[in-house]
Amino acid sequence: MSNDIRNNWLPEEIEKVYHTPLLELVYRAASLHRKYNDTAEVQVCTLLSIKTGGCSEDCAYCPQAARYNTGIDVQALMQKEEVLSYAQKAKDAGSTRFCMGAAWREVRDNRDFDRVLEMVKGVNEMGMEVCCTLGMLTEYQAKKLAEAGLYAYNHNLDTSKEHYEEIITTRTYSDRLETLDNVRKAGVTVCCGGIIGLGESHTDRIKMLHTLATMAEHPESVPINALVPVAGTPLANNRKVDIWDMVRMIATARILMPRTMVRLSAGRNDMSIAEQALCFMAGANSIFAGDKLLTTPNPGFDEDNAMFQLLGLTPRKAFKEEKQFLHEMTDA
Ligand code: SAM
Ligand code: DTB
Ligand code: SF4
Repeated sequence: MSNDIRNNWLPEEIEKVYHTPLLELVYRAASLHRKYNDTAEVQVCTLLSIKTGGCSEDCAYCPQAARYNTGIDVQALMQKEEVLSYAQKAKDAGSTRFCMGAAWREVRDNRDFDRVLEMVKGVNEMGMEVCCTLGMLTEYQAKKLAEAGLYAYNHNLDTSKEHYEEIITTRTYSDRLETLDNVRKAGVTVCCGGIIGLGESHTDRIKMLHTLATMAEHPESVPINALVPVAGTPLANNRKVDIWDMVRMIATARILMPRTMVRLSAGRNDMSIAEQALCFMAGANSIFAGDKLLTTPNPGFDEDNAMFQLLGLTPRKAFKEEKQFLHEMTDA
């Protein structure tokens, strides 16, 4: 394996990369991006909140925590047919990955979970990569999801271990890591990233990137979210994330994990096309599309299509990694 793909990054090395003068940093990230990925290609994922609000956790950024008054519409787990019709619409609009999110602390072995398994099966049969984000999972549950056809599981570290306690008290960093382990053991790909704008320091960001980049296998996708401040949450008045911080974070992630899909996630609604173009230049190669993330607004399909046209970007095909792998196997 090439020297660029490493799991032994030292915190001091990451610090040096992160603090590289901005244009030099973007140049380095763009060069590695070009070496390992097709830079014209951006993965288009659609999110759907299949169970909304009423969550028992106290994540300070989250509009879905029951304890904050955010005025969102609480909704029980959706029916399978309704979810599949959303997935079809997303597919028709050009999405190749469909991610279903539930405001749960953890998955329980009950009828709701059985229904989610049916949804996973249905979306997989439609030929899309299926992703779920349902909170904590046991190894058994991860295996059930894998059997149903789950392609990826999203579970974010959100911030550094040290800053985590300032943001969430109802679960621990090691709970998060344990779920990620269970996902790996089940052979499902890992989607794991974080949020900037939570009041963390540069060191916290560097530490989070260190945890991600020193995993035995890099996560296949790393979402970088900018905090979407929501009225009623403790972080409602946090300052808007500086675009240069977003670019720096994406570029550093790209350099540390050259082959990973780095997703320009929450926060695009407040970014201009020029700002998003800088993020793609710095190595972002995935987005969430559709006019809603889970509960907050996001640019619509038409707006993004126009941006893709303007920047000369094309949506990435589904299951590309697997196809490439099969191709290499038959060539060998
Ligand atoms: N309940 C599950 C969990 O916490 O793992 C899954 C859904 S949760 C809403 C998924 C992720 O959305 C969180 O880990 C966080 O990174 C992100 N998120 C939630 N609220 C956000 C906000 N206001 N701004 C940016 N990202 C947010
Ligand atoms: C991720 O990293 N970002 C997405 C997805 N994974 C689940 C969620 C963003 C949520 C933003 C706030 C909201 O819309 O509720
Ligand atoms: Fe619940 Fe997930 Fe929101 Fe935390 S981030 S309050 S666990 S829905």
